[in-house]
Amino acid sequence: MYKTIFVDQCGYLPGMTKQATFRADAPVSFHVVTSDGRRVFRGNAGLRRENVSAGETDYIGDFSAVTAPGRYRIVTEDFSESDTFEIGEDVYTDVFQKAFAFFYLQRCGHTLPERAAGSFAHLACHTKIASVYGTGKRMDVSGGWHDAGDYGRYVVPGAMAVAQLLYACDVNPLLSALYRAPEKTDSPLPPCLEEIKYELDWMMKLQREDGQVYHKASCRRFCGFIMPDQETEEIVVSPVSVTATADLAAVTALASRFYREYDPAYADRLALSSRRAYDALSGMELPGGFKNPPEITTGGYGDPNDADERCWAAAELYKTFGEPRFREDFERLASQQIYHGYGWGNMGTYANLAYLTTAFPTDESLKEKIAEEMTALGEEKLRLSAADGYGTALAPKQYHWGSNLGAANSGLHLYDAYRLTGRREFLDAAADQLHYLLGRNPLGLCYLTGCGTDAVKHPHHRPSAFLGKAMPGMLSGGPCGYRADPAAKGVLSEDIPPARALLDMYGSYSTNEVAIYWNSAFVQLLASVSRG
Ligand code: G3I
Ligand code: 9MR
Ligand code: ZN
Repeated sequence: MYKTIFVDQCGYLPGMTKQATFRADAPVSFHVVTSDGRRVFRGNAGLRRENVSAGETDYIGDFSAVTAPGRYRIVTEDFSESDTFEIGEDVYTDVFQKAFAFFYLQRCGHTLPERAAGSFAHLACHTKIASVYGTGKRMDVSGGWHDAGDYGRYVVPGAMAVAQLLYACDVNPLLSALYRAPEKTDSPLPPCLEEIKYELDWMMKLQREDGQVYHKASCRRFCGFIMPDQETEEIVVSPVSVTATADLAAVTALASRFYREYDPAYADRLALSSRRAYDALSGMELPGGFKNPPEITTGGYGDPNDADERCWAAAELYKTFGEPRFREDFERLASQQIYHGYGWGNMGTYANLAYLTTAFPTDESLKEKIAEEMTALGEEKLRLSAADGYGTALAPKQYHWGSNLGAANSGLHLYDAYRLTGRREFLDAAADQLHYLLGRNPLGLCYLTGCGTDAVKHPHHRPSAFLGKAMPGMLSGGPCGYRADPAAKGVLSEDIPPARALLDMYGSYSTNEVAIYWNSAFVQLLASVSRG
């Protein structure tokens, strides 16, 4: 069906601002119609947007006045129809459930029983003792979450995912408390924290005796489209890196605050790991950042600038332990530059949030400067969103590999600005990034598998490709304007507008893969904007 009306296919909370996008050359009159055909609202989409990212003209229509719970669709006078959508207090509960259960389904080294994983069930995978690159050492690195469509496990994106999931639980405890673990256990932890612990436990295995942290564990090369327990090649642990060490220091300090009330002994384990990593960090330099060793061609997650990760580590340890040396380290780095970003290569916002919210003494002028810069970043995202036909806070050139992470993280920056200023337009624009991901986009696709009325169906994800069905709750990486994989090059035209450059085929890893740190950004955004 050729669509011309675009809405959030998963729906809207009653109090949300609700806008639809109409692909049209002139203003559009429309009705909001109930599932039994009653016209409950008449509107006029008169706000025109020349949409460079999508190569089209759009009109925006507001139907925020419709608040009564129910299922609706939008109909125009030429009888074009939108996807149906719900309005209600709980429209995002199932979305959150699916997007969080993805992490369980990505577990490595754990037998996923059919009663919990359905057709994605498999025996424990990648449990063999691994070899440490360049040494004669061998070690157990079982556990953690597969990174994405591949089966590699990487500390840097893992730390980002853990931080964002913890922030999601923090910002919306009511929503996170509704999460039901697919597999029942007798753990005393809340199900969300139990799942996050699975990754934390694995990351701490990657810490060397001297406190430094290995960058990743994977086979030497990407395997074919097989199930995880069918990949039996040797697992190699790649050398240590500054970013992995700093990220582990930071995220275990952050996590220890969350686990303290439920499991003090585990919180102490996290705290010790954090201190050991931080102490190791001062003696580490890795100019140019991590690079794959020869003959290892899996994901790199290289990052030449580790100052933001060092900032994050200092700020989290200061918020956790309150010792002056951590404050001095953070303030020294921040006096040179305040970093921003929700990751994976730019982790500065986590540092800023920790420093802004610590109970220990801080430099008030530095806090003001940080808050000003975060608000200015929100203003920049607000300008992008207001100029776009779909409310998307991305410039045409920002649709690159993982652009949906760009949209989700932009939403988080907007939400930070809302929390700092109380200005509703920041909250609305943050929610617009969620609506974009769930269907209000030029492709009219819900970018979260198994959700909405018309979701991506062929993600670059080995279990999904092997089984020929999309695992539910996975956020597609999203359009990539420079067609960075053979499938995209082979099918998408060279001049395709960037916001339309997504190929819903298993082979397109640059436009349609999935990743734990894309899902975590989505989960944090959903938790944030649905808290209001
Ligand atoms: O930021 C620059 C932008 O300034 C520039 O205009 C644009 C065009 O050159 O490039 C942008 O950087 C891109 C970056 O993603 C943006 O985050 C790089 O070109 C692009 O190569 C990079 O792709 C990364 C990809 O691995 C290839 O290295 C993705 O971020 C990253 O998410 C992805 O991660 C993979 C893992 O390696 C393996 N597991 C799957 C995972 C997801 O695909
Ligand atoms: O599946 C891999 C995906 O996770 C990575 O993001 C991508 C880029 O590194 O590579 C994918 O693996 C492909 C490999 O790079 C080339 N041969 C085909 C592999 C499966 O698409
Ligand atoms: Zn595995």
